[in-house]
Amino acid sequence: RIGPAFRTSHPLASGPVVQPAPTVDGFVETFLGELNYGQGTLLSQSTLNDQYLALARTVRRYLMADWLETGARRRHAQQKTVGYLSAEYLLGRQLGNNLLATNLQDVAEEAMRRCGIDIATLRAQEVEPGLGNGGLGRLAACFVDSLATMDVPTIGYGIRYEYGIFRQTFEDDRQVELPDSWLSLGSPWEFPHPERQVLVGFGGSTETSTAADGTQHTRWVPDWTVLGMPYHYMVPGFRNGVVNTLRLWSARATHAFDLQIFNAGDYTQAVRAQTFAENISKVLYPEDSTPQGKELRLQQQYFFVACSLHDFIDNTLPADFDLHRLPERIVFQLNDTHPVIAIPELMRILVDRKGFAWDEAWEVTQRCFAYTCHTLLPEALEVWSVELLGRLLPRHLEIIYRINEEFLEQVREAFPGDEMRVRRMSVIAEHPERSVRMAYLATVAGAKVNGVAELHSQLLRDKVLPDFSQLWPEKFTNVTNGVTPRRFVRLANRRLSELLTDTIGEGWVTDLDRLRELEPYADDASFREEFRRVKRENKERLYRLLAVRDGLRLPQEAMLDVMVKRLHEYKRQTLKLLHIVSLYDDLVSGRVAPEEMTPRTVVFGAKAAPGYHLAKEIIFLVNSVAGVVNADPRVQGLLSVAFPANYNVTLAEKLIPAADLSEQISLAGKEASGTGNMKFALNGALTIGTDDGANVEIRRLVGDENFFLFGMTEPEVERRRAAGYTPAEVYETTPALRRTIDLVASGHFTGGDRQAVAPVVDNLLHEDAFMALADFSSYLEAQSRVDAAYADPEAWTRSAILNVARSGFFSSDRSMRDYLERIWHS
Ligand code: Z57
Repeated sequence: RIGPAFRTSHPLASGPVVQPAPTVDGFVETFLGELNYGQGTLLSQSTLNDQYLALARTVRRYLMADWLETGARRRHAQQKTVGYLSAEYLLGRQLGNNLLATNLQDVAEEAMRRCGIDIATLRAQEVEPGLGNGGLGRLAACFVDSLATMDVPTIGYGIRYEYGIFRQTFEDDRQVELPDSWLSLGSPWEFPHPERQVLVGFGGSTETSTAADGTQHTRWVPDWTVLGMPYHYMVPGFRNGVVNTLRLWSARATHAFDLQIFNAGDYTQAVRAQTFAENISKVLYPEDSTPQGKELRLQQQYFFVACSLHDFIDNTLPADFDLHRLPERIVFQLNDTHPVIAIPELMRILVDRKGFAWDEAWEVTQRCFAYTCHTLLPEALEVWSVELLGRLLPRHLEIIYRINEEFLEQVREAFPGDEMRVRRMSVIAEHPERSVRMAYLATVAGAKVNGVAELHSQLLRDKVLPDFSQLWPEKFTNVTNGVTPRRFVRLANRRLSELLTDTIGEGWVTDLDRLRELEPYADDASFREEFRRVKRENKERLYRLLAVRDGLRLPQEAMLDVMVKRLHEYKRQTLKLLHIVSLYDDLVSGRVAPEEMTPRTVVFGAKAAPGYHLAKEIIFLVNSVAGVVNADPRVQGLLSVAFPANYNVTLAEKLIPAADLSEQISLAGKEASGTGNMKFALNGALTIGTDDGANVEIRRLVGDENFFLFGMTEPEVERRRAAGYTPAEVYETTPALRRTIDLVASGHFTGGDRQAVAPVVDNLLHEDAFMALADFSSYLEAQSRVDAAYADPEAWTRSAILNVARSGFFSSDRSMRDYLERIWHS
């Protein structure tokens, strides 16, 4: 700690903190106070941003007493804490969520009205903290929400990136990335804590000395250091008086370091050193599921993990705590392999700094970690070259080697003479370059390993880590992902929420299984009418937004078909595009008469990693097709395609409640879980999907008759591949597919430019790694079933209601109960 806590016997020093009165008058008074004394302005002079900041600071005042109280209660109770270690938290906007949690929505709205302000305008001012790429980061945000709502002692640890996920714009139909300077207009939700700064070392070498009794002691001597400055964010539970903490680290230059250089008289060099240190938390890496082995990324990973472990062990536990009992007080959940360097870091702390014997330290470490795997893609399994790791973290590399040696001894004992197996299971890979397999390290050291949906956990055991699941079957478990009903139903879909609460009471918000009580209403014609009204109004709201935001004009009546997720080949946005082109071609060629067509509007949302060239070509193609389709009078009102730029949590909250059809069309065996799929089902969209990830569980719960299944199963994919898959053959033998691809290849959508579409077309015809062509016919057949079903509004609505009623399982509250039962309490 840098400064001692301020101590006094003054009667007001230990609280209680006075909360502002939760009345309109109390709110107005606090708000004006914030505007005057916080922003230093008058209401009559204030900008929208002033007003937004004052409103945010008003809301956080209502949370402060509970935050302090929760902290005191946690310190006193000394229960086991969940330390969620995640390089990403895709939080979404805070204002609406915090108004919801405090039950201040109506009070705040009325208070703003009294000040002559429309609260919706202020909400729109907030730039969402986009500190994540996609599913993995959003999952972390849902989990901390649920843990607070369930009053589980939790600290979320992560990185306060100065720039989150890039802002996407389109220029000539191509993606252009702009920096996301989310902090530039002020950040009212964060609290810097300079007194809790932590020093982190990098580089250098190790020194081993031998004591008089012959015991050896190793010490790491880093050659450069940075400071970690924690910023705290409130994580309120839903109306339960609990506020947990999210602690995000920002890198600063150490003072000692620049002083030294300043004293040597080199001012510019000193400033440059500062910039170098602060680079570490500068920007989120924008690759989702395809890590780049960049040195700065390893620095980010070690930086936040070292800060977090130090913070918990030295600044959170009581000073006299016996670290042999550490597993009674913390379980670190590793959100994918990004924080796995925490394992050798804890070993280093215990052995080098706290004087533990190796075996003692290993015993403790193994009980402090559990690992969640989020992928099956081989290219997503993180490895770090020994050369880089040894240069940046020499002591950690030594520790990893020793962990591996002892582990491989264990393998040799269990499987004598099986050297092939030993090589397969080694944490150190030898080819193509000597490197550390982070997933293996996590599996060796972690008490538990889990996948994120049933099918994924099965494939993880059988395909990714089969040797490990054979050695330690009891280590492996599943926890199916979930989403928070607070943000993704109650906040995003207020109209549906009111209908639900009017029908079954308000308990569903924290007990989502109660949605089951809705089932009988699927057969109630007046309820169905109400349900359709909700959808219609959500669509109207969305189209008003898209008109202003993106200049789009969309027909009100058409089926709204939505595919929103990161752009990745395995997710198969091109398959959706082929469907659109095929519908378009059917109409313009007269094969389908206008009156036979079920009108559709397709909305895409997707960011491509800036270096993922094919993904960016796919974005270009989607925009090109959208441009031509929307401008063609022959399909007016029958087929429209919209691709609003910069899909993010804020846009998801508008899109998902309006959707009729949810596209979950990854190649079977590739999508670990998916979580968008759950959000759509809970908001009354029907799913068209493959037998993949959590789709499997969604279909089982909502029933086959309320889900449009298509495509190969995972074993069928395997067999097809083994037999030698040649996409060109599928193209040759499937007339509808051939017409569709030919139309794209002709340059019809690119002003005659065939060159412009070649990257995507050639890839489909000659590579098609994710077998879009193989599933094309099945997909089109399923889409015709969708068209027919949508033409019967009563039957469709019935299915939609049953999707809502039967999806309560996908609450992240349930996921958290499963982690508590299967992982954190064991
Ligand atoms: C990411 O968003 C996911 C997996 C990764 O390995 C990385 Br890196 C980023 C996603 C999966 O693709 C989804 O299927 C899954 O639902 C999500 O993580 C949350 O588990």
